[in-house]
Amino acid sequence: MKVYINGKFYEKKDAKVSVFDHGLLYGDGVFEGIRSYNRLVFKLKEHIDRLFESAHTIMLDIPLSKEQLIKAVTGTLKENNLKDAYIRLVVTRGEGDLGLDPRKCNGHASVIIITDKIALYPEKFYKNGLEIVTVPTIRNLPEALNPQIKSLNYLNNILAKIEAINAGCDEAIMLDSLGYVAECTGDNIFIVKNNHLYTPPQCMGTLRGITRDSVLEIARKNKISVHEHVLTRHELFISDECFLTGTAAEIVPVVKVDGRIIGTGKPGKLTLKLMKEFKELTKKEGVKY
Ligand code: PXG
Repeated sequence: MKVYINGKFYEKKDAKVSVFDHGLLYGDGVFEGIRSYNRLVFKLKEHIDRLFESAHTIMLDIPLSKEQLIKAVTGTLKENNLKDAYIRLVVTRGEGDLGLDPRKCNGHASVIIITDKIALYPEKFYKNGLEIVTVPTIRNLPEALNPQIKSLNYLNNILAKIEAINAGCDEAIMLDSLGYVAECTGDNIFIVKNNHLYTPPQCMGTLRGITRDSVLEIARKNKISVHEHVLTRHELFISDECFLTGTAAEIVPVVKVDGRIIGTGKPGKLTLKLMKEFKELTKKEGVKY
């Protein structure tokens, strides 16, 4: 496996950054998780745009243009001869000293591109559905570390993940500071009620996921009425169907929430349709390499 670091390729064992990199010392940096299907990088432009938006807000200058970064991603995939891949794009503040001050990094941000075979969730999650649980750790407040920033500081979500695992579940529902459903630790959440599709709006604690946007787009095309609307846990409990969306997970059905069975206790009809349509979309859309 070859890893891209600042314009050069390194073998996995040699792909290293300094212990003085502020990405390691402070989580000072941004990232994206992207996928390619059959040599097409799905929604690459959207991921690159979001990476630049995250970087803009934390005042991190990415030393490549968007076009150069797109070329670096497709070049890394070609170098590794990967047909289907999971791509991790990381930009750190770079090497500084032991203080917080980002000026000590002299504007030398590090760009890292790791491409690997896809780590899919076990097949049983897609077939039988997932059980999820609400955890005490809430999503970051937008006034503190805005959840729209995909920063290298994911401790908030990691704490939630630990709480879910401790409760015997694989994924956590995180609420926002008002107690509304925000999202899961690395996925957005949807419900279906009376053939209407609902997902929390991007304000407060919810990341505007790229898979979330794709599902909304597919649903609108299929004349399914969609609502970006605040949701309480009660709405999840009484929903007909529930599912999660994310680049890594794609679309995963949820069949149990906080011990309550959702719908029939099996992946719902609309969920299965959206999973199928999403798969079709990934086959035909994307940046070719
Ligand atoms: N919410 C959060 C908090 C996320 O981090 C999503 C939703 C889904 O967004 P996309 O754009 O991927 O549809 C994410 C996704 C991973 C992984 O490798 C993925 C994410 C973060 C950390 C790990 O599974 N981001």
